[in-house]
Amino acid sequence: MAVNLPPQYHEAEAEYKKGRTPEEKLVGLRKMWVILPKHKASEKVQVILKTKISELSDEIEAAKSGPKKVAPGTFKIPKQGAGQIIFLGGPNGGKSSLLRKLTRATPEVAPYPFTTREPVPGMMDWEDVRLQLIDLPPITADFYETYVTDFTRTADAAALIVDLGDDDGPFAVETVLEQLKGRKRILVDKPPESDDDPTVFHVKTVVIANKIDAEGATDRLDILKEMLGDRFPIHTVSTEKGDGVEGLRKLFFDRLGLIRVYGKLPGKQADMTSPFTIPVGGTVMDFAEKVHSELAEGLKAAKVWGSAQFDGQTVKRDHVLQERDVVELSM
Ligand SMILES: Nc1nc2c(ncn2[C@@H]2O[C@H](COP(=O)(O)OP(=O)(O)OP(=O)(O)O)[C@@H](O)[C@H]2O)c(=O)[nH]1
Ligand SMILES: [Mg+2]
Repeated sequence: MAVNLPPQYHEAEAEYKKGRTPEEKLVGLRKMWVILPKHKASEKVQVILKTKISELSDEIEAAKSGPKKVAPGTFKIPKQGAGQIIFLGGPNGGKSSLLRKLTRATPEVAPYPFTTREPVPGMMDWEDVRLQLIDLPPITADFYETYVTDFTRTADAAALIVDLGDDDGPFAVETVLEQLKGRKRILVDKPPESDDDPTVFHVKTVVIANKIDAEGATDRLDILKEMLGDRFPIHTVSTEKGDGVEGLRKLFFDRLGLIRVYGKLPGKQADMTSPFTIPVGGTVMDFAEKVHSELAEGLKAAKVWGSAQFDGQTVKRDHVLQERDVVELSM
């Protein structure tokens, strides 16, 4: 979709391009953000602009706090699968144990805090889709790996893991939320439609209260519910005993806000083994873009099995697809 940009936008863009320092560039970008019309057609431009603004303001902040311990990009993990979910939490809550349960990854697990020192990715299967889960080092009042902020920008959602085996567990999580908030990362159940401040990122989050098998865990769960219950639904599990763990697979997929759509070639059976995933509310056009961007450009119509009135009905490019629809694109 074309975006009509007012002339002031291009003036601000010129200012951004001429900027010699990150600060000067940020001034231009912020002006572009204010002028940019915020509607569906400009969604992609909004995302690009927001990411640039956030990266630049993080860079300016980081420069203020002295040389980096870890070079930028050292721990970058390429996205794989239908979506990426990062594990956040205080120390010793069971993040690495959970990654071991849900994927084939084998991060170190130990009965003492600060075991995980680096991000560890793993692929989780749910039915016919795969999601990427990333275990991260813990966050405390005194310990914060700066690259965690980068992961919160790029991830599609977060899992916040609470230690119900320790009296400090619920409070440790409050500290995690504060540490992230200090870096303009707000963990939420449902993100707002749009952000006024482009440097603030809302991260869709699932709260997982782990170690429900531990002695005293139910009392700590009550405390946790009092602290966070009105902000997040809380999912209780025991990674060690397995209680509630398998249910997390669907929960994680649902949190990504995606639907599965299957492709079909003319005259052939649909390929029901490997779906494409598009956002809830996505159209035939969004599907075509996932299959191949060139396909989307030349797309005339499509046939849909599932959400159409009858099987194989011809629909327009803007037809909204539903979970498990089958689509045949016609050029
Ligand atoms: N009782 C009980 N213990 C658990 C459970 N899940 C994990 N643990 C134990 O909790 C300890 C910490 O587990 P980890 O998976 O290393 O925790 P972590 O959150 O990755 O810890 P850091 O890397 O230090 O942040 C280990 O001794 C685990 O065996 C559980 O459901 N119940
Ligand atoms: Mg760990």
